[in-house]
Amino acid sequence: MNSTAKLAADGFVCLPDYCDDTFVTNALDVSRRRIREVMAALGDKEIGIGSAAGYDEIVQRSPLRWDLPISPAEFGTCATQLPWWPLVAMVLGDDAEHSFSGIVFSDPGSSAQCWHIDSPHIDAAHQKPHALNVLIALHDIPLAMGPTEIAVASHVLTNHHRNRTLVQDELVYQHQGTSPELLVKGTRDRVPECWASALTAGSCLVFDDRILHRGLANNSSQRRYVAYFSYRRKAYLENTHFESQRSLFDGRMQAE
Ligand SMILES: O=C(O)CCC(=O)C(=O)O
Repeated sequence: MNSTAKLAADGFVCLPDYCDDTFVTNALDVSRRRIREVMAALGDKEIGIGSAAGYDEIVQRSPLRWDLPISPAEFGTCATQLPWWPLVAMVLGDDAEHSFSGIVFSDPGSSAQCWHIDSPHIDAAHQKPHALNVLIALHDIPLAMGPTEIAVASHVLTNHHRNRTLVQDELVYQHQGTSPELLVKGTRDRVPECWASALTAGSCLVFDDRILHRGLANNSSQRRYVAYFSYRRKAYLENTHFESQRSLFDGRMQAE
């Protein structure tokens, strides 16, 4: 099965060793520099869990799992000239747009996230993806370091318009009760299998925004760094990723 067919069937595709060393080394350097700058500005300011409780520059996705936006230009690249672009263009159209990019890192001791999707279905009838995420391992990630786990083919089952027992906000915003089992409760569908794999540096995980997934626990003694580039169909403008209304570098907001 080719990558496009696998993405349609399983909702994700893993592309081992897909980025070259130069890209990976540079992305890790840029990310570490940005993390130092933003963490210094954050200091001991309060920050909650989720994008609405974060800042423009940093979101705590779950305890000790951080997300810092970094633009393609800051990464020294162009979102449509990266190795996965032909796949993204094939699925979302040649006029697909870059929506977000940055670094997600999990500190040692961070636990597994709650299962979630990144954006909800639009319609009861199954539609082609409206957005794709590409996660890039910036170093070797053994299972103990907590790579991303995916509920295989769950991009079809997370449709809350079709399955009225599902609650949109409990799918999108991390909620304890959300699980692969919940997606098929009371239906004749099988519980989706879970997939997670150790990744080598430069490997990419491309997934449909609607798939159930989570970052696993980091039981190692080192930070786990994953860069991401997200794309959307031209007309799709919803944003559940970054909902913060404040900046760490805006004096007025800080004084409030
Ligand atoms: O850390 C990961 O592997 C995935 C992170 C994620 O899915 C999220 O924070 O929304």
